[in-house]
Amino acid sequence: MKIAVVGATGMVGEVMLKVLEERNFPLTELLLVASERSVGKKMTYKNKEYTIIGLAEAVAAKPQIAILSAGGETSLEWAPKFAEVGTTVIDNSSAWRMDPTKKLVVPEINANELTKEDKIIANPNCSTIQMVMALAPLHKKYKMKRVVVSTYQSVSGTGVKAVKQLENEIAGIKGEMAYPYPIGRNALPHCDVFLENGYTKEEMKLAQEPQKIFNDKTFSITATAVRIPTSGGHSEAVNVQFEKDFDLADVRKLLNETSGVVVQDNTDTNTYPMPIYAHDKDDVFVGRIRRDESQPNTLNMWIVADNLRKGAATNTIQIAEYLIENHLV
Ligand code: A2P
Ligand code: 11C
Repeated sequence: MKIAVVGATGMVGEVMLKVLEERNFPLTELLLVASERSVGKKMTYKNKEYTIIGLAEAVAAKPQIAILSAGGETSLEWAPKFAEVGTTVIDNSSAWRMDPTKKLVVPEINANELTKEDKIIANPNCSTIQMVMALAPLHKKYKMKRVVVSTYQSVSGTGVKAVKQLENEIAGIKGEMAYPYPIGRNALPHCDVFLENGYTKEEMKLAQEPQKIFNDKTFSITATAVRIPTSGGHSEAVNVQFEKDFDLADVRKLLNETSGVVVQDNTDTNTYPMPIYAHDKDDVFVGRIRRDESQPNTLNMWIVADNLRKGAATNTIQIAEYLIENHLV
């Protein structure tokens, strides 16, 4: 397999390389791609040195799979160029997610929709992925009606500049600001840009992407997304109302049996998911599982995952693995 990693020098790109190496991904040739600023620089993968190349050179090399994590604009311009030469693109930006001609994939849920004809495949937003991973087994059995989610998102979701802002604030250094306000000792109800309806783009991703992933418009979701001063790992308080009543023990059992989900839920021992546990792990952690006593058939839970892993790099690489295992590339 000849694979291109576009955005290899970025925060997600670096985790991509780590995950590819850990999973011993079956590649025979690796192309590391970034902007013109980085062309010619060296990076290492499995102790071997690689020279960063530009996008035109990467397309000309016709890799079987190109993993894109270089922002929406780069994706809009270059994903079709890769597709034209026969490369299957797995794109981590928001550029193609809601395009009705493109699939939006969380492998554990809907990879079976993929065919050889899918040349641009979208990776969902990080906060969506961890939420649907926990909702999927419950939706299958109890049928979701409405979800209310509040997120507590780390600065790594914004990128290097935001991580630096938090570090500078902690060190008492004045530097460039990624956010309009300080993030240390603060919480910003503002992830991604504001839209005309008063929601942020991040909140609308949480509201819309799950319907597409589940291929089901019978439930609705409303979201409030908040940036907090954690360096990595997104947390979510999720309230979900089902059509059918559920048994709490069965909810725990279903989540326990779900591949990629780990239940951490014991109030006697103060056991619950936290970003520091989720760091560098591929699983989605679920805890604080309890009945919402204010209305029937409703559940509360707390979901945490490493946003750069299952939320981005790991999910993308799982899609690539699925394509290879099922001879779709
Ligand atoms: P570069 O390091 O050369 O700027 P992050 O999201 O962490 O900021 O990373 C973005 C990634 O996308 C980086 O690898 C960056 O490369 C890459 N990138 C940004 N713009 C382009 C572009 N126009 N063409 C190719 N790669 C790009
Ligand atoms: C955040 N979810 O934490 C974002 C990062 O649509 O792929 C990823 C943005 C996206 O702010």
